[in-house]
Amino acid sequence: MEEKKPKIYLSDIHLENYTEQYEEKQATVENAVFMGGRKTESLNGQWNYAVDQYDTCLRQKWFKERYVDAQGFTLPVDYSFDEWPVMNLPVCWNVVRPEYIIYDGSMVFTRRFSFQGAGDEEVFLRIGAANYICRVFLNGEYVGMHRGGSTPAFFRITEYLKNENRIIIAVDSTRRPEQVPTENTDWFNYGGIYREIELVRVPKTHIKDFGIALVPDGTYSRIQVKVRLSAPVNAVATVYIEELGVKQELQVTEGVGECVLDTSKWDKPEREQSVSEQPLVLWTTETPKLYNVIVSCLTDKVSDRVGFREIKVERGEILLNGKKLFLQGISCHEDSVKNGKALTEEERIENIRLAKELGCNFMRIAHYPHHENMAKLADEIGMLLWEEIPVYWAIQFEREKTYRDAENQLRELITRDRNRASVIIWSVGNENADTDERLSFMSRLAECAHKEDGTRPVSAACLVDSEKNKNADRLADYLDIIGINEYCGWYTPDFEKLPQLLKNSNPDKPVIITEFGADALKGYHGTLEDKGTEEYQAYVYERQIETLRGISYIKGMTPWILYDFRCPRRTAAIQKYYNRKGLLSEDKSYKKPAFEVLKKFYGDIKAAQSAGSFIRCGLQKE
Ligand code: GCB
Repeated sequence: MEEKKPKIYLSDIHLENYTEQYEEKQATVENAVFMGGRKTESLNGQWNYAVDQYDTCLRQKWFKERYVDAQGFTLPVDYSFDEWPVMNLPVCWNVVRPEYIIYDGSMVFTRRFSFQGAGDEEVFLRIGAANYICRVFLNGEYVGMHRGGSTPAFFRITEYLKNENRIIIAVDSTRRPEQVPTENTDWFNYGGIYREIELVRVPKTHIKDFGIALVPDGTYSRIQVKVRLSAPVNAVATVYIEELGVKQELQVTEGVGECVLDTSKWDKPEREQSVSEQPLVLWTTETPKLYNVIVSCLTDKVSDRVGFREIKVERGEILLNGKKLFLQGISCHEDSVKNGKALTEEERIENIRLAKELGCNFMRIAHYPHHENMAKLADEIGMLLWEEIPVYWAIQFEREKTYRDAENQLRELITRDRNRASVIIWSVGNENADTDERLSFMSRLAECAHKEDGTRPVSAACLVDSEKNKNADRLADYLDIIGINEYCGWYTPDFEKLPQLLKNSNPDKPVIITEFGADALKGYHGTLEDKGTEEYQAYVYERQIETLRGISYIKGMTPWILYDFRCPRRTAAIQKYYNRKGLLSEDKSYKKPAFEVLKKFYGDIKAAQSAGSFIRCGLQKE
């Protein structure tokens, strides 16, 4: 017989599993709302905050603001929201005060706001990014939680809203082994609500998702449109491409609709006058043409600025609009001395500008989703992007909940950026040891990316098997493009291993050398025996380029990395908590000589391509 335990009173300070009550109501990609063209009400700005090292907000349920207990006694409380200091959000808290620089843990943010409801509408709270868990409370109620530090969180808050509101957001940046990324990374774990916080009003039945892309069938004339509504209703949606004056209706059945616009059939005066074979101006890095696309359905209307281009992998080549492409790339973190991960728009533009100056047509924005404006800017400016989720190093691959977290982050990223012409590759991770559990975890992610988006290749940055000196990663079977990180000349000191590695690998798919590089402190000089010098870094670039340029299956490279970035693991005298593999110093004011080495190589490729003196994609020597 089951022993009856006496019921013992436990107050909140004794509860070990206090977070369990906040596990329900998880905000996932299913909550996402299509944002393009919607008016929002910003909640950015001054929020009161408190550092909450012991999670007292969650344990004591501060959100209830209960001052009177069951017996009617007025209780003392451990917070005074309106008297707390103020932080200007969005921001990474680490850069707000010197004593927060290495704080990993919980902070509670709160503010009041007024809201005028308009009856027949739904209201969502969108948080662009909060690292890593955020829990939202509105007017005394728990609204929900979100996991994942770099993708947007959407909370439906319609029924919690009043005219005068108190919102509380508890953010927890603690690194944990079961998270994605896990505890150990080679970048800084900035905490905070570091991307925009906003309210978005939508009709009860609204457009949740809208995808538009050129069908990758080599005709460059068929545009695929997919619309998903928030309710399983039947309706007619209209797609309108403004500059072309083209309108088409599509039938939505049980909330889902799709159609193909055949632009070759458009009867348009402009087209008749056009000498081009193609009715559309295709998006390229040289001519980043964008069109205004408007979609309406029932009482909802959204829009997006979209470029049309085809990206394809065929017979070992990466093709952009049918042309062989060599990805002249550079890797880049989302990091700034002043602002941490909360880059300003000017800083994002500067990063793309520097990549252009280097001669790049491609950036690997590592190792997690960067701000969505990065891809919007790349669309406008004309830069191709590799986007990645932080399945980085030693994830708990055997844990199903961790997989679901990773998959959700992947789907949130794809849902957010699927209409960006600049984004040509989804990467499902970086440098993970090839175990059975990992193969199953990451092949599922690759499958998921293919299912979510059949128009883009999927890749991952793979580890070299250093014993076999070969890229032997079994994940390669599931990828369209293989990323290889190799550090010959640095972690693998022997340069002679590189030609052998490339010979041993010889895959039947295009390869991007997703990383190589060497640390160099700006202004630190020495001989080639001295690691960490500008000379040695430049030498590594020269040797790498010399070897890689002769390999026909290599279709691109994204050396590590555009500029030095903050990193707690890097404690050597030349590092001072920075990874110094940047081609520029951390404030981007100083170019190391390796910058010029890579710039010259990319310049030579361009010159050779226009002179027609290089075969294939332009890299290989004749
Ligand atoms: C790598 C990682 C990258 C590191 C880099 C390094 O392979 O992918 O995140 O920062 O090496 O500098 O060691």
